[in-house]
Amino acid sequence: MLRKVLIANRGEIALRIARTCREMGVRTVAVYSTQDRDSPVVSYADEAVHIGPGPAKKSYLNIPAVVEAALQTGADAVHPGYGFLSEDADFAEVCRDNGLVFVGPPPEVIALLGDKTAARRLMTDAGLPLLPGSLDPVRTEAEAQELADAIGYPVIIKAAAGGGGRGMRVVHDRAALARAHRETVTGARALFGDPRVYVERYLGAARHVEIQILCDGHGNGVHLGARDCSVQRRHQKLVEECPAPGLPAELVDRMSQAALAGAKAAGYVGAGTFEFLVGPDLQFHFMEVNCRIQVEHPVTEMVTGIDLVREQLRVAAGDRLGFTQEQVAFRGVSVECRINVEDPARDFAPAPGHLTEFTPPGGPFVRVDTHGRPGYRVPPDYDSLLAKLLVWAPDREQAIARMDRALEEFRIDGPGVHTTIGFLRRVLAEEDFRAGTHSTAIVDRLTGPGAQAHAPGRRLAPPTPSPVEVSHV
Ligand code: MV4
Repeated sequence: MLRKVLIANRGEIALRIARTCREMGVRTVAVYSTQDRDSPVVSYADEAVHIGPGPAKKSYLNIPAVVEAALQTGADAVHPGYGFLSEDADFAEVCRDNGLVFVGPPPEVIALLGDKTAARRLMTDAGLPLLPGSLDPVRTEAEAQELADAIGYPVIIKAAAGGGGRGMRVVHDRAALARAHRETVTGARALFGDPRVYVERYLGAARHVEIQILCDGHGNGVHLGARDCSVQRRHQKLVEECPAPGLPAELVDRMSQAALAGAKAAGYVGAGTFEFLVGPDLQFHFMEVNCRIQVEHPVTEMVTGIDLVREQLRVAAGDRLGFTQEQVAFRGVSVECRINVEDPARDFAPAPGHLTEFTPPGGPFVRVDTHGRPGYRVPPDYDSLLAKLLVWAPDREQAIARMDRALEEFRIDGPGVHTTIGFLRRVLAEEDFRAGTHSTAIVDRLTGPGAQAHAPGRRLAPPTPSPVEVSHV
């Protein structure tokens, strides 16, 4: 068993990891930047090490500083959380080279799956269904043109080193392709230091469905069902749920088996997520693998009763999975809402500040994962996630009603502070969300031109695609 874990992250996930460690009798080391010195995890953890100034590059992304903190405190493992260094193969390797257990897949697996074209080739060889597209990077405009003509429009150009929707461009016709290719290459070089891109058939109005898997280092793997994450704005998820609503059980089963086959082909160890797009025809298509614990992992925990961080730590320590697929039971429905300090009225601009009021909801089957508390000053330096509000209920209708009730109870205030709470309640009120028939187009409909003037549920013309912003999750 692990004795002491350094948590290489901040905010709600750092606290969430520390809590499971405490339950397991594992000692914890928090690391923090100057801006985060008053963050709750700093006092919650057994030890805390200052690793640098506010900018993440100088602290949470600073590999030597993090590794040094782990060695100095005698930690035997490092949990990277999500974002930051969680999918950095170099970091995982440096941990290993210094005798530290990295809580995540081996560096070789992170590197393989981090190259989205390599992942596409591996997964198609493992029998997973892919959208038509390239299995190798597309180097020239002429090559991209030829490929797109063969695939048929619309197509999407993605960075090989990307993921999570960063640096992608949708192309609707031949005339727009060469320029989009050029721009995506330039963007990929700037964002990832890797200009390689690939082309795929673009599937509009699809659903984003992902399968949680868990593998040990002894060849055992289980799936923990599907999450729907179709409610997104600029690739930041706002609402997630487990199970994915309205999908036939046999479809989810085939997706789960596909994910396990893919995990086996990759030599996966740890907790991971296989992302799929599901079209209106209920065909599913492999998108990418996320080699980390995800923000939305608690909806899976609520429905399965399995603490995913606990299982991550056990597997990282070399233990076998403590249960078989047959022992995994799925019960009821869980929904998560991400409460960000952002102002929906100002295009979701960050709106952090001093929390003069912070009163989370309570009551039956409500979970709040947050680093917020009254008096906390939310630093402006990092992503705007302040709290994850989760509910469980026996069915989806009750879960949505419970979530709306809990959102109504949640009180967050302070000078200049705004949150997404009101917007989330509008999403929950949408007719197609309630029916579970919504797609990734839902938020554009609520925020697009004239959105306020139209009745909920009315479908507007899709907005023109725009380059996508950087996100850390
Ligand atoms: C796509 C797609 C449609 N067609 N690829 C976004 C996250 C990344 N993992 C993959 N993503 C997508 N890839 C093809 N070929 C749609 C998405 C997508 C999306 C696109 C625009 C607006 C919101 C979206 C939400 C989820 C997925």
